[in-house]
Amino acid sequence: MTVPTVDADPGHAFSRYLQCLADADESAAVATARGLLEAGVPAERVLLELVAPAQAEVGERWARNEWSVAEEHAATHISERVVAAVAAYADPRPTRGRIVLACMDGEWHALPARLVAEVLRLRGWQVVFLGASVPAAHLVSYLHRYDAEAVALACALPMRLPHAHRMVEACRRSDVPVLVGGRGFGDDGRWARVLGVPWAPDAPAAADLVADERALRETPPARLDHLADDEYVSLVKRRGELIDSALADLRERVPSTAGYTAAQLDSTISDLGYIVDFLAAALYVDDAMLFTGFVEWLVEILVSRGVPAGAVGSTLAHYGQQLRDFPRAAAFLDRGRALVAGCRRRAADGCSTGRHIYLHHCKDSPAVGARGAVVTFTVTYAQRDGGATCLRLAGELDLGTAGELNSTIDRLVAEGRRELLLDLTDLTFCDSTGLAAFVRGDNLVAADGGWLRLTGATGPVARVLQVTGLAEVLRHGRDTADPAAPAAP
Ligand code: B12
Repeated sequence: MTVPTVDADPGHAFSRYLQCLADADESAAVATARGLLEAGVPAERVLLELVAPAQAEVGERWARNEWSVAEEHAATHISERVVAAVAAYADPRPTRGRIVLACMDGEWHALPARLVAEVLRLRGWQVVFLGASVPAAHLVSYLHRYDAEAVALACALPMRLPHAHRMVEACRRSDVPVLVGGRGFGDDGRWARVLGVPWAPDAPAAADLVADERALRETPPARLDHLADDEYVSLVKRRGELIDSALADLRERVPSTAGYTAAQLDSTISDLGYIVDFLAAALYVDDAMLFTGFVEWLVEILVSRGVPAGAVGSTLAHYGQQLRDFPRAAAFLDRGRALVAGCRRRAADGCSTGRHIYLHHCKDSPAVGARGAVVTFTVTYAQRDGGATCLRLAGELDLGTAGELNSTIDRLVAEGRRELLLDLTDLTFCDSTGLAAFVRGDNLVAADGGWLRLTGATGPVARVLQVTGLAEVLRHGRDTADPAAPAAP
């Protein structure tokens, strides 16, 4: 008798499962998941270690333009069927109270929330899953009719945060504790904290949170004083007018847009709208990083589809011109432009035009830098007497190495260090990912009243800082004096 090989590790089954998604082979995908369950792998692990990472990979392939929207839709549909099959196999019995789980109004990413719903069910909760895009009024009337111990709201896109906040407030009026989750709140939940609402990073943490009534009822105050400047409200009012003027500007600058098909025109208008919506969301939570993160993503998406990064830069410049009386919006747009300029420089240096090409480099060999040569990058740091921390960067800072700088900065911030001076004297190369790491670090420390400054750059690194405007934003000085000395900007 042949004993079939049983896989008891979702990690091992991952590439087979992904292949099923690529082949749109639903029954093989379900069989892969079922095989794991039958081999004794808990249903929760199948959902979180097989289905969830496969969906993230689906997103990456779509972003890199390797998979079409149809392929992504087929894969997601199959994953939905797999989730249902896993849930039916496990068939948990409710032993705890009722949790209502819904996606925010306008939020169509139901699958991540569904995964959370199933994990809560597996842990004994009685879950009512309301699915995608639930209008606030309907959710609230539902909460009035049915007793719920908590309502969990999902948001996958940061641009929906202002809506998320309104929805949270509406739910709270019915006196049901609210928790939120989804990538829309930022990797570390920073925007949930700004909105003053409990957040869970993943399904297991969501299960822990709903079980902790005290933590659930804790509602730290929202930090939204900046909304008093009315920039957010005025920007939202001007949305249509801004998109129209950006389109007119594009037609003037790029005459070939006149020949766009209806579909091309539609997606251009969507992109122009996304820029305004992400800018509005960044103003709402007062975080430039929300906007620069989006710009980086948009450039990646467009470049991988053959649209030059410069097209984004010109539109940001146009919006900047239209919004010159909005200081916060103008500053966020400037930062976005600085990032785009960095991407253009990288392309001009002949590196590549698409970030996915860099990613392949990295996968092949983490020691290979963006320009193909074997590189080293080091970051060392020392605390100065006056309190500032001096980080000394050496070598090449690019997609392959920026993560190291990011994690060093994260570590320092976690240790409570808020004043960072980056000494670039020995840095020989810096691309847009490196620039993004500077901006990210600055945003992180600035959020807590700190600062990040640059010093010592020469040659190409100094030029890229000048060209992108980051030299000014991050107050780069060739010979910034003792880092301990300067007052916070
Ligand atoms: C499938 C998919 C879709 C499907 C969704 C169908 C469905 N039934 O869900 C459709 C086609 C509708 C879609 C549309 C869009 N999508 Co989409 N989508 C995805 C994709 C590929 C997978 C989603 C998924 O299943 N993720 C898997 C789970 C596990 O994700 P997760 O976030 O890690 O979830 C964990 C935690 O976040 C947390 N969690 C999640 N939700 C919740 C909720 C609560 C309450 C709690 C406590 C915790 C929690 O727990 C989870 C498990 O531990 C993602 C890629 C990705 N990385 O997620 C893109 C992605 C989210 N989509 C993206 C985009 C841009 C869009 C569109 C704007 C595209 C477009 N131009 O139209 C639209 C927006 C539609 C809208 N208004 O909502 C981007 C977002 C990028 C950004 N900068 O914000 C992504 C990241 C793709 C990419 N790589 O660029 N999408």
